Amino acid sequence: MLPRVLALVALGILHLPWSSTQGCLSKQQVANTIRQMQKLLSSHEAAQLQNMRNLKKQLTLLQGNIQKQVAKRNESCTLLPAPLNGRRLGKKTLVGHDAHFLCDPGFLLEGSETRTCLDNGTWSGQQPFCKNINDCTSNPCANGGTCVDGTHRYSCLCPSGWSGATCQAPVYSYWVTLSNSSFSRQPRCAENVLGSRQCSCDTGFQMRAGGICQDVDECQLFQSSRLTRICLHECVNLPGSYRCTCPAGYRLQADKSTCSDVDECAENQHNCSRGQMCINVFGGFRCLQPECPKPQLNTSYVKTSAAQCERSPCPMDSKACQRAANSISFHYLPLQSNRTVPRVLFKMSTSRFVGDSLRFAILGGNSQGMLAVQRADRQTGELMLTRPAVGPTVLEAELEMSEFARKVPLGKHIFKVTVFVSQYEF
Ligand SMILES: *[C@@H]1O[C@H](CO)[C@@H](O)[C@H](O)[C@H]1NC(C)=O
Ligand SMILES: *[C@@H]1O[C@H](CO)[C@@H](O)[C@H](O)[C@H]1NC(C)=O
Ligand SMILES: *[C@@H]1O[C@H](CO)[C@@H](O)[C@H](O)[C@H]1NC(C)=O
Ligand SMILES: *[C@@H]1O[C@H](CO)[C@@H](O)[C@H](O)[C@H]1NC(C)=O
Ligand SMILES: *[C@@H]1O[C@H](CO)[C@@H](O)[C@H](O)[C@H]1NC(C)=O
Ligand SMILES: *[C@@H]1O[C@H](CO)[C@@H](O)[C@H](O)[C@H]1NC(C)=O
Ligand SMILES: [Ca+2]
Ligand SMILES: [Ca+2]
Repeated sequence: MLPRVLALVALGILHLPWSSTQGCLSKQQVANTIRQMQKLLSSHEAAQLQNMRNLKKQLTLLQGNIQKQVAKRNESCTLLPAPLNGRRLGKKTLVGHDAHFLCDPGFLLEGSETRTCLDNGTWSGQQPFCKNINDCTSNPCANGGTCVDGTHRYSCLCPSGWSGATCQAPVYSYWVTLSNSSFSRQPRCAENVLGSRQCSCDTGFQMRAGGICQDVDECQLFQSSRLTRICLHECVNLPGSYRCTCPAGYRLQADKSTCSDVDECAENQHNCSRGQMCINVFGGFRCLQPECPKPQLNTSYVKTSAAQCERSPCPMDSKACQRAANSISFHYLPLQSNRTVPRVLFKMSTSRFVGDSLRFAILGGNSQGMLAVQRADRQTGELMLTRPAVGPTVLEAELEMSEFARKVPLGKHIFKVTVFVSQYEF
């Protein structure tokens, strides 16, 4: 627009001299007129230039003001909210400042972890939110599958007969019929995000050909050798495990592998009648009622305790009675089968030693060669087991302890020993 206005002004000036003068002008007059016009134009030009400069200045000023206002309006961003179940770090909302976001434990940040306030007053990135890490809360596994929470998603452990990401697909194969309690089981498989299956067997099972989990027979593996045996007595293989059993009369110990005898007498688990002695033996008990010898040859005995007989006083002239044992006692010894030998089973002595020597002997019994008597010290004799006794069996021995003074017999005592050898080595 400005150039056109200037052109019109210039034309008006140019017309002036020509319209005010009539006829021919002298060369001098023309030269003067041109000079005047040049002067006029120069002054106009200067004025216009000044105007233009002013205008330009004003425009620049205006532009600056506008920019300032725009910058003022957007020099900060609005405060971002903290995500639900999370926190925002950084409260500054000026351009160039960052806001950081964190999630509470158990939650996963989705979106921008850091957002920056941009020049244009907006935040970079996207507002984050905190996602519950446990993806299993929605119970996504069907058909009794077990949900296993992953970092970004869950996976399902499917029970027998089901597969697929959510155990939704039935497995049509021959092992579906295998029961939970049998020695073969379907492995537990988890299908991950990429669709690959990872299968494993329950503890006590081993992966076998065909992808079946086969029970480990711990009994066959370990029980057959004495060095590796896992049960003192018998081993019973179970699906996924094994169990030790004990014979009747024994109790499985807390270690779940050894057996120990039940003391029926102490625990009152016996059916012995009154007047009978309850004798605990390995693997059982005995009810016993020892009897004193019948009177004969002027000799009689009276029972002084459950397991002891004392000779009644002899008639003055009865040699047979005087030669008979002064006392008879009964002894019952429990013994495990196949114990190592030699082994002291029994010790005998007297509390009423008045002579100068004691002699010990085996008078009888059923155990020739297995039992022997020997002197332990001046006043003590010992019954020894000399060969391993393999049960179940009962060894009997009648031991005699005679007392002498200057080789004259003063008296003797009979020990009736019964050894109950159990069936087992425990
Ligand atoms: C602000 O600037 C960023 C880049 O600097 C651009 O991506 C965004 O679209 C802009 N936002 C607005 C509202 O202009
Ligand atoms: C300033 O921010 C407003 C919104 O607050 C936006 O509409 C405008 O485009 C921003 N100005 C510039 C220059 O980005
Ligand atoms: C499988 O056996 C386990 C223990 O061995 C038991 O907890 C579970 O209930 C059984 N499942 C079925 C379907 O029998
Ligand atoms: C005691 O009970 C056992 C069976 O537990 C039986 O064989 C035995 O004859 C009984 N003995 C007596 C004395 O009742
Ligand atoms: C038993 O005692 C009587 C006298 O009391 C005596 O005559 C008899 O010989 C004795 N018998 C024996 C075997 O000692
Ligand atoms: C008795 O024990 C020994 C080892 O102590 C063993 O070699 C032997 O076989 C056992 N005998 C019986 C009958 O168990
Ligand atoms: Ca097993
Ligand atoms: Ca017992």
